[in-house]
Amino acid sequence: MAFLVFLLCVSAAGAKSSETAIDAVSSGSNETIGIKSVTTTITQGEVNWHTTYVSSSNSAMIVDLNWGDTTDSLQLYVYDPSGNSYGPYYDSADGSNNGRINLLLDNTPEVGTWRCKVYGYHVIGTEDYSI
Ligand SMILES: [Ca+2]
Ligand SMILES: [Ca+2]
Repeated sequence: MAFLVFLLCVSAAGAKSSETAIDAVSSGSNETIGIKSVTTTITQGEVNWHTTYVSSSNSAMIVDLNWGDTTDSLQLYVYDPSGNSYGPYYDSADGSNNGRINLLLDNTPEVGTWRCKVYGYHVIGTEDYSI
């Protein structure tokens, strides 16, 4: 399957901001789509699902999971419309331990509904995040 995963190096260390997630999406071409930007919370062992629709005009997709707290660990899986899974990804997947997993899924993503699964791998109390 011609599907590549590129890792974005994130220079801002530990910056927790939903604006950052939005900027990361909008800074690409108009044809780049991201998992819809939402802010929500997660606890230890909890699973949250997020979906987005990729059309034939989308040339790339960004997944930017940002919780900003390096003492907590979230796990990320990405599923394409055919059900193929990618991951698990951890904080270090983008080359920086900063409470954020910022991935660019490139090379013309498959058309259809993509899903992201966020898992509270090691969370003390309640952790908020954006994706
Ligand atoms: Ca990271
Ligand atoms: Ca926390």
